[in-house]
Amino acid sequence: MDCLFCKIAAGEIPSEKVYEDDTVLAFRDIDPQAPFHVLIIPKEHMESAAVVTPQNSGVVAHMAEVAAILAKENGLTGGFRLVSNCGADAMQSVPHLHVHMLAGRLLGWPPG
Ligand code: DGP
Repeated sequence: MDCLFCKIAAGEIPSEKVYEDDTVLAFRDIDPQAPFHVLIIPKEHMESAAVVTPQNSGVVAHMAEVAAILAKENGLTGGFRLVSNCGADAMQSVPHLHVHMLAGRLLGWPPG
């Protein structure tokens, strides 16, 4: 499948990994919007949050666990934001489910 994040998950395209296990990978965003900006992805291809079902939601819950692990490991005591752009109106640019984890500065709301 010609999917950028599948290729990153497979190690075919290099990335700066910050966490990896059997089902989930986290790596630094190529265009960071905060001092800490990583993408948390399922290794298995899922297009977006719009295709989460009872059958595949386990890995999505695990992505939240990974965020909590990363917050502890990286001392993100000031907090962090998780956001997953889904579809055209949200300006999703890579059609493989990913959660942005942002921290290290005051994050405005609404995001715009
Ligand atoms: P989104 O717009 O929500 O679909 O976010 C896609 C993010 O992916 C965007 O912040 C930039 C990041 N990105 C795109 N290509 C690459 C890449 O080749 N490597 C890394 N590390 N990040 C990428």
